[in-house]
Amino acid sequence: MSTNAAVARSALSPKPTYDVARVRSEFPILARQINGKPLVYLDSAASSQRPLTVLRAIELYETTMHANVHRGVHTLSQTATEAFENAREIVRRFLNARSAREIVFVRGTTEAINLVANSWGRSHVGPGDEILITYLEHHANIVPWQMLCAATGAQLRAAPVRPNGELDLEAFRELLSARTRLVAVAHVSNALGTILPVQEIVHLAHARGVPVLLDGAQAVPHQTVDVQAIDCDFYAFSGHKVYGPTGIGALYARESLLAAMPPWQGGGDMILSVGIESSTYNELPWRFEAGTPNISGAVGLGAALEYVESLGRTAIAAHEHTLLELATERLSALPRLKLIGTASAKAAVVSFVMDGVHPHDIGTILDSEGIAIRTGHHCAMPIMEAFGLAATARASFGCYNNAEDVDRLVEGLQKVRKLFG
Ligand code: 7TS
Repeated sequence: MSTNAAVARSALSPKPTYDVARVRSEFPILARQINGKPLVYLDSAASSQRPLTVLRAIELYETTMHANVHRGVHTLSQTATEAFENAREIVRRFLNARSAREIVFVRGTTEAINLVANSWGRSHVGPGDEILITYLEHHANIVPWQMLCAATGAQLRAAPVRPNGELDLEAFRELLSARTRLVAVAHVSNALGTILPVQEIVHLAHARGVPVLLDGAQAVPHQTVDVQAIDCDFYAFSGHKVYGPTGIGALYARESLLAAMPPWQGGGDMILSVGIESSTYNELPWRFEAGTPNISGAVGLGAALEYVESLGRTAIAAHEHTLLELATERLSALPRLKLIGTASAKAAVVSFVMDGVHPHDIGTILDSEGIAIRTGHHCAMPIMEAFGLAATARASFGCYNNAEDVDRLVEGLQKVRKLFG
C-alpha cells in the first residue's frame, strides 16, 4: 500500500480500540483455572501479574548475561552492568526525571520511603518539627515517619479525609505550618482509589519551602507520571504493582536533595575508597545502593515499564476507567452493598462492604468461584478506622481486566447475598 493510501485508510478507519483480548493473551497466568473456574484476577493493587515479555526478559538475562555489576572487567560483568543501568534509564524515562542520577533502585515503595526517612529525615528533622501525611496512607507511608519522629522528637500530623474519600484540602492547608519539614502523601490511595490533587499539594508545600514525597505505588500502573511536571521532590514506586517482579522498585529524588543526603546503608558498591578509619562515598545514585542489587529484578522492571509504554498509559487509564465506571454502576445496584470511597477522581479500585457479611467471607466465597479480590484493612488501618470499619472487600483492576470480569464479580456477589440472606 502506498503511504498516501495508508494515511487515507487510517483517516477513514475508526480510532484503534484497546485490544484487551490480546493483552490478556500476553499474561499466561490468566489462562489458569482456580477451583475449577476460569481465574478472574481482581487484586492487581496488591500485586499485578506479569506478561510473557517480562518473564522472558528475566530469563534472557539469567541465562545469558548474569554476573555481578559494577565490579568486573570481564565481559559478563560488563553485560550485566549495562542491563542494570539500561533499566535505570528506562525508569528515568518512564518518570521523566531529568537524570538517571536521580533514580535509586530499592526493594520497593516501602524501602524507598524508609530510605528518605532515614537519610533525608535524620539530617533535616529535629525536635518540634512536623511531618505532614494524610489519613489515607498505606502503612509504608506512616510507620517510617513515626520511627523518624520517635528518633528525633518530631511530630507526625495527618490531614483528614472527607466522607467520599477525598482529601480535605482546607484542613491540609491549615496543618501545613512553619514547623512542617516534609509532606508525604499517596498519589493514589490503595484502600479507596482516590487520586490525590498532588500538583496542588506540591504547590502549597513548595510555597512554604517544604519538600514533598509522593507514594506512587498505586499511581504508576494506572496513569502517566511526570515528576518534572508534578515538581515533587521524592517519588516512590514498586515493580510488582506495575507488571514487574517483586523485590524491586525505585525512588526518584531531586538531584539537589539527593546530592546532600548521607548514605543510609554502608557496604560495597556505595563507596569509592575505604580505609579502616573512614571511607569516601560513591557518586549518585550508587551511594544509595549498598551491596549487590537485584539485577534481574531491575531488568524485569525495565521490561515491565516498556510493556506499559507499548500499551500506552493513556490507553490503559481510559480502559481501566471504563471498567471502574461499569463496576461502580453494577455494584451500586446490588442490595445492601455500600461502596467505600466515591471520590470524583478515582483510579481502578472499588472498595465495598456488604450488610451482614464479613469481608473475609465475601473473599472466600468469591475465591470458590475463581475470583481473586483482597479483603482486610489493606495496610491502611487509619483510614479504615476513620470510616468506622475494620475491613473492606476490594476489587482492583489492571490492564488485562475486561467487562466479563465485572460480570463474574457481580454474579459472585449475588451468590454471596443469596448465601447470607
Ligand atoms: N504504598 C501504597 C499506596 C501501596 O498500595 C503499597 C502496597 C505500598 C505502599 C507498599 O508497597 P510494597 O511494594 O513496598 O509492599 N499495597 C498493597 C495493597 O494494597 N495490598 O497489598 C499491598
